[in-house]
Amino acid sequence: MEPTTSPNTESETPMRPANGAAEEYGADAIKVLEGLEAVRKRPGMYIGTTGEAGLHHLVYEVVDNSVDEALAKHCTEINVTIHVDDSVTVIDDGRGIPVDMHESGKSAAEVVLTVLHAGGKFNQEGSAYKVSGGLHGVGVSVVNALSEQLDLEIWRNDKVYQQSYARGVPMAPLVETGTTKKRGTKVHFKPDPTIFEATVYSFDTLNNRLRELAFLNAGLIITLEDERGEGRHARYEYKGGIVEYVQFMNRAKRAVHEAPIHMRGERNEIEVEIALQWNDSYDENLYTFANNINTHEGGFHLSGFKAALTRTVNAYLSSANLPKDLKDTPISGDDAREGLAGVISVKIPNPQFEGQTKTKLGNTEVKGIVETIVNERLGAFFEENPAVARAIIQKAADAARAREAARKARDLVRRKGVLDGSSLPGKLADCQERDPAQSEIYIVEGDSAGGSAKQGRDRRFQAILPIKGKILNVEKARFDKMLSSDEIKTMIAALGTGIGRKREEGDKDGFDIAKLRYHRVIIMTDADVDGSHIRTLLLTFFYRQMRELIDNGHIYIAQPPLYRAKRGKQEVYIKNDADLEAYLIKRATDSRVLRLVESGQEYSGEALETLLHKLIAFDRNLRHVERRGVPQDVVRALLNAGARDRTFFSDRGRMDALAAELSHEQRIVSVVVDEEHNALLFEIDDRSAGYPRVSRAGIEFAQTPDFRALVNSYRDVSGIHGRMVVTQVGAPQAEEPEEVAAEPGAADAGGEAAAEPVRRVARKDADHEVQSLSDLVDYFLEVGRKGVAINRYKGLGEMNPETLWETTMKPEVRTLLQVRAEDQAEADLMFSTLMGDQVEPRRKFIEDNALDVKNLDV
Ligand code: 0RA
Repeated sequence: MEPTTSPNTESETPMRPANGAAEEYGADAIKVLEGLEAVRKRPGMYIGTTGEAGLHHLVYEVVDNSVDEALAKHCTEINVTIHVDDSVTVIDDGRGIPVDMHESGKSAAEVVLTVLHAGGKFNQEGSAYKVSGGLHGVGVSVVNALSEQLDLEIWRNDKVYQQSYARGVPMAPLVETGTTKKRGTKVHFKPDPTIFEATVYSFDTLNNRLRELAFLNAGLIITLEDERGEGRHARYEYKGGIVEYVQFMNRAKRAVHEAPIHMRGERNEIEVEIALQWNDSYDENLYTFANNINTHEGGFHLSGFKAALTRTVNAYLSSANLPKDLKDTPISGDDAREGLAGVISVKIPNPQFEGQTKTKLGNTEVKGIVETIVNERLGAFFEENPAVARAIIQKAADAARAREAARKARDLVRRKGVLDGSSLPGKLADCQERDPAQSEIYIVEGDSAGGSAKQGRDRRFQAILPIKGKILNVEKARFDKMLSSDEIKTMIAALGTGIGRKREEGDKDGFDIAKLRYHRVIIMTDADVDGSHIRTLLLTFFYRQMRELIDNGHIYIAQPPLYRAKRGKQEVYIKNDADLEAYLIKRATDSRVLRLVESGQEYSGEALETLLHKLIAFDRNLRHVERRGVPQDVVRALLNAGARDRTFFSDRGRMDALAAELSHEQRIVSVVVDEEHNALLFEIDDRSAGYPRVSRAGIEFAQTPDFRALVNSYRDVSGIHGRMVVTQVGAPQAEEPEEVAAEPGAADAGGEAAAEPVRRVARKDADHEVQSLSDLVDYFLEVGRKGVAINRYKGLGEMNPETLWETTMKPEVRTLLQVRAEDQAEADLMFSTLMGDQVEPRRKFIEDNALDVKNLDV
């Protein structure tokens, strides 16, 4: 942990409240404030970094306190919400932070929020109350000190208590504000932007950690709600705890035995819980935890487990009645763990966290304890379940034989110099640069694209490696088979790193990232199904065999343009659909003015462009809302009637008025105000296919993120209504009349125009009246296409070398996607699903992600 230095080292006191309020606090209060001031001066000492990790750490800190309540069996549910301003609320139904008064005149809650390390250990001497440790467990007071604002609400003793803080300083004492039947704590905080470099929360990062916590604490309900953007939501409840965790890890794999093996034990106040399930893949996937903290770097719980597993498997092998060929195979620890998915979770009173990222469990006493428990329980399990034991031993023996074959294969290949980078493949067009940090390699699919890339590149620092078609799917092949594939050998040789287990001091082979010849490895494939398949195969290879390249950010994906717009001799390359839309709108708005007939207001140029983009956003939000089962007509009526938030739905007068108005709508059969639930119920004509026959919109609906987003974008466009006319101005673009005539009624300005397309053509500069907001957008998208030929690129091969350089390879203009695998579980799942041999999960994955192509593209 690097302490971050702050310029503010002398006793200037930003922690002290302004206008002399500090005087009200006694001498110990000053000490308290100085404590929190220390946190603000050296946040790194308390939360590691002030970057993204530290920002997210604040949430974990609060949640850990709630989880501690759950461990003490007082809390069943934790709700986390990310708000639009990137502040966060954590609510739990625990005991509530104690509120009793101290001699100092302060409430216990204030002490918890302002005294370092007061947290859960407060008044808990020797009780069963669990203690978080390591990076976590610095206390909510640290979150308070590092928050611009923190609002606390406690439900305890049938009363509501509240208090707010600014940068750790209480704005007023804790006060009782009402009565309640609830119990628990609500903490809302906004991280201080003057402390944190990163201020935007990542849904995925929080989601992964909260899911992990839900697995580790069986039965605990955890929800996460994102009120920003698309409004994502997640809810976790795993009654089976870590048993469900390994099933989750294996959900796209074929398990070797039906139910996970579950072990539990306790010794010297150290609790051990382990779940194991082997699958038929070749990967070892062990997650280890100490006090709910992911020990990425392992430690003594892991080494104890490994020792016991190897021992138990070999003991069973020699004692049980097994075929001779099995008995004769020596089984190593690696063999025994091939295809093993497992979770090892220990709870320990004084955890010591070591290692580079402080995620290695350093308590030596844990090794023996885990070892004993596994020896005992797993040994007994094998005795009681001989069929399962047999399947696992068989799998390990297969692994042992394959490992031997792989060693031979590697010896063979090594003699040819492929794996140590001493000979470069003939297909590689290398660059002149010798410094890997300055060099990049494009792995290009197909010879013709490879040819274009070779001609188009800057040979000073760009190397090209063409590969042929579908490379071997390494998800389904063992190591020896992989090393017999030419394309794979070529890649290994070109990259220079070698392959296999990480190379250590004195090793002749294995993977060594220090030998990497190019710091940017760029995958460039066609933008079609085959291209995407090949990209996935390459990513599978890198993820399974050269994971460090991904973890260190060396793998990139090139982004060739999807479209070309051609007008005369002018060509423009367009990256994706969103850019195409923007391009069309830009063209169309260049020479047009929109006039709102009633108000006389006019929009042109950039203002018109912005307006159209806002309309598109509104339209998208409208469709999102519609997916919740409330039809467009109703949503529009709600917006027109002024519904902006939940208050509308408890206003009987406005609801009745709206109901009356809606009942005149064509497709609405009946509308009822459900007063008890503050909602509108409406019955819709069935012909409006896709909607449920009876639908409702009420307070819950108003609180959905979709509706909130819609309300926000509605503010941008609500002034645009009534009659609208578009006029063409200035030098009109070349809009060939035939093209207009070819699409009669496309803008559909009523039957007349559609019936007489030829007359419309003649009046080429005439005003065009649009009928609705979506009509307006469609019209601009359509006229933006006039006079340009837009082609979709199919393959890289269609592009000549100059174009490929200009659009995709030239560093100043290209966009590269950097491949990251932040969530190990998620990435593992994706590769097993996409590349494994289980058909059903793959079908489902592709179906589930059909709307969300970015997952497929990593
Ligand atoms: C101090 C003592 C007790 C609970 C807590 C703090 C507590 C802190 C947080 C933070 C978020 N949620 C929380 N819930 C509880 C023990 C309470 C008792 O003994 O009644």
